[in-house]
Amino acid sequence: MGNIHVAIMMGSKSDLPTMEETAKIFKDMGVSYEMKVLSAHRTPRETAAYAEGLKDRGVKVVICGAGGSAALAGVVAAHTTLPVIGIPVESVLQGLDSLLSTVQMPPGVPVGAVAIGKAGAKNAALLAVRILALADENLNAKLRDYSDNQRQKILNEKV
Ligand code: RP5
Repeated sequence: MGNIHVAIMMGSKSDLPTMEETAKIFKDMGVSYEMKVLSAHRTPRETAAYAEGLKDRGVKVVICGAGGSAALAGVVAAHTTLPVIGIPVESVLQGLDSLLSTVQMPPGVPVGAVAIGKAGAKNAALLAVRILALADENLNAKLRDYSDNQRQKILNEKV
């Protein structure tokens, strides 16, 4: 894969432990990505410029994690037509603040919000892979393997 297929953005380096869960899945599935720290409130111009340039660079999906007053996913969605997935990062209010900030977008500026924290970070990656797999049968096979492994793990559970 020459191009970067997914851009993973986060509002602060402190979000990295959550966002690494996203990256881990892309590494396992061989999806190319880049990670970028940009803040919706503290680097607004740079955030807009980065988001505006993604489509021309061949990026297909953007994943944004932010905590607190989490504007990043919404601001990025306002500056691109690419699908944007928002991860509410845990924060002082256990991520409820981040969740509401990420999910309550005005109609017309869509953000696909996932669960708070690491569970959301994993699902954001899997959702992005599902989007990419629409045009990539090899990736689709990896998703089927992932589901099969998950299924086997449950079936092998002894209580
Ligand atoms: C950090 O502030 C958070 O975890 C989050 O990503 C970030 C939000 O940044 P702003 O866009 O509000 O500057 O503490």
